[in-house]
Amino acid sequence: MKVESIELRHIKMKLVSPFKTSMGTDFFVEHIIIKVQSDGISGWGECVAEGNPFYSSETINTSWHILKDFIIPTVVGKKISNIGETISRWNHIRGHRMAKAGLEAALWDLFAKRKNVSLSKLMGGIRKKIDVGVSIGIQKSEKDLLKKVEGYIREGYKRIKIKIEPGYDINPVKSLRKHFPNILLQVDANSAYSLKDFNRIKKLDDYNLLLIEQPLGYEDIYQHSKLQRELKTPICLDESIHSLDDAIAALELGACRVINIKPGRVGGFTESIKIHNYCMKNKIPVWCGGMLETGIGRAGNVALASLKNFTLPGDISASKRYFEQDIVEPEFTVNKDGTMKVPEGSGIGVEVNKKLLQKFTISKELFR
Ligand code: OSB
Ligand code: MG
Repeated sequence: MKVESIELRHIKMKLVSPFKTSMGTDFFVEHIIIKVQSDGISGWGECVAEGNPFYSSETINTSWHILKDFIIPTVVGKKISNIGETISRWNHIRGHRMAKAGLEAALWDLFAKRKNVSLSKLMGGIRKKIDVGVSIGIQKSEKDLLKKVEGYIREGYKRIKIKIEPGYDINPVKSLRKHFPNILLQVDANSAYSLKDFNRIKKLDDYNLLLIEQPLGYEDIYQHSKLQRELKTPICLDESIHSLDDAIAALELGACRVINIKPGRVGGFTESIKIHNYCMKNKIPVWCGGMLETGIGRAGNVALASLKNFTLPGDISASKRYFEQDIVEPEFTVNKDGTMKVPEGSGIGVEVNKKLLQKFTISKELFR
């Protein structure tokens, strides 16, 4: 099939409440929505690079540049026959994984729709519904935190993750454990600590946490391996894992016992599935992370999380946890039992609301 056109849209959507982490506070989500057009079918993808280089070195503008000047020219107006061959055209481009993953996601949707199968089916998913969790930003007070957690538990969420940073760590965890002794609870530091903070991190070991996500350097594996040796609680790496090779290094060095897979961070669904398969072979649990995606990116994450070794609840929450109104129909919802249905329709399995998409578009460019 021939790729007729590719459209990029820079979108900006307001979050229902500000999301504070050790990296800063987000009031809005800015991503790139990608549409690939071929033989009357539209394939949709979301590039999760943000407006700033605080989580990842990529930004909306670097992704736009790499997509426009290097990735898109290898496919637009050209024939494509399968995903593996198409993405191999970008092998020589170093880094820029979020840019690559965004276009790869649109191709997965396109190929799935062409075969009239769901994304989950095309990826080899085995679940009709997935267990979901929620990621809660740093709160102003203990009372605010308890109220938020209580609300999400009432909605059904299977596990709670709170963001931490030095000074906002032991106390919130202690208080949550006191009020909710049995919930699945985990923390995410987004690289806010160093080995100098060992004593503080070690205290977190007393609260039966499911895992501690990315406490140390955002590209570090070695220091995490030193830390993991001293902790009962599993370390889960997020930022440090960019590829299957990173995952192998981290696991062989004992730097973590769990891996958070985000398709954007590792360069796409193909690499995500490779990491998933390697972890399954080595009995390492994985879960699907999130980047505050719109329903387009969320659909891909839900499909990915339907694979067998995604045994821990992901950072995949209902549309309404993020936005007043999502850009897909139907929106993603969470069942009372903390599960989310995996769409069964072809491709991403949800419709893009074009009017809303246009409303949230800051700029767009069409390539043909
Ligand atoms: O570290 O997992 C993270 C959001 C943006 C950037 C990094 C992270 C996050 C989240 C939110 O924790 C997960 C979600 O609900 O999408
Ligand atoms: Mg994280």
